[in-house]
Amino acid sequence: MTRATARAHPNIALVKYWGKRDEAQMLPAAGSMSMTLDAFATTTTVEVDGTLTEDAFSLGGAEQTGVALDRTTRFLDVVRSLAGDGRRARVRSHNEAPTAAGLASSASGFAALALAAAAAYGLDLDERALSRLARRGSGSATRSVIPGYAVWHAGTDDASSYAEGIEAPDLRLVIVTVDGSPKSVSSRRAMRLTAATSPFYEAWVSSTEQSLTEMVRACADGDVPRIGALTESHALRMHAVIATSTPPVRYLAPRSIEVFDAAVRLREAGVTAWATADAGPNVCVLTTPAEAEAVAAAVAEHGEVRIVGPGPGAHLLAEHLP
Ligand code: 2P0
Repeated sequence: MTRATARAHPNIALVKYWGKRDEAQMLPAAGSMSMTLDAFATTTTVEVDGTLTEDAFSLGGAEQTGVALDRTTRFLDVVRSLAGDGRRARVRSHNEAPTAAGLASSASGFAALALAAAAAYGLDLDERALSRLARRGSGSATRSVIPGYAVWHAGTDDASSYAEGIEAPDLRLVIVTVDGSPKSVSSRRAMRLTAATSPFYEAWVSSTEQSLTEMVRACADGDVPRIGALTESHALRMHAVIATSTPPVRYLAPRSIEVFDAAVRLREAGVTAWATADAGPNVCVLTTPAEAEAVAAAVAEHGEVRIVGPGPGAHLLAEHLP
């Protein structure tokens, strides 16, 4: 096959990834755990074309150059070397995430690209191998290959750093978009800065491994309050270690903190609500399916809300993007 199309969704980490031990192989400093979402998919078509002298990459119909094209080409180079096929490719990609919500993600992007490119270049990869391949594009993409809940094992080399599915209770995330503007510092750059300059980085890495072990146990036990408590505390630890970089980086806005406070008040009222946030100001509130509507109504004053749940892993489609 010389043309293939794949679809993948972003994920929200409950135990966060922040920092690499090896940039070339994209090995994380610690493991992480996430929910792959049922919304905001990326669909990507890869067409291998022996007549091209360079790769081409369009996103939402707009031809990409510079960094975006370079990152795609570097990723396709990994696929080409695995396939032993030097031909160039045309990549067309479409994001369903509203760009203003800051949810368009490198996780769904590289998970979809990994599967579409692997299929287009004739590679037959199992889930683990696909997850390892997606990792080379973006760390968080490692987990978006997997449906539902995924643990990314940090590993010590290319073969041992992959994600796999775990059982966990059915949960919902209420996404609160408090600010739709693009983030000030990219995750990749800020991660490097944290690792190089924060005096608390080593403690962050070792405590993350501990949090992951506890999270996996809480998921197996179906212990929702424990999953929630670990999620919120781990997110706050991540933002704390990021803020102790030099120069400091702060992703949370005053309105983000208001949502964290709203989650505390909801819990005091007996509602399941635990907050988390990635490298930006928007906050996700973890809750149960039965309580999701009530939680969404309670936090709607802080921003636009959207309820999401566990979704599918990366998969091939029969239809291709035009
Ligand atoms: C995560 N984030 O675990 C964490 C939490 C953001 C905050 O993974 O350099 O785009 O491509 O590996 O995956 C965002 O960083 O960075 C991220 P690279 P990535 O979801």
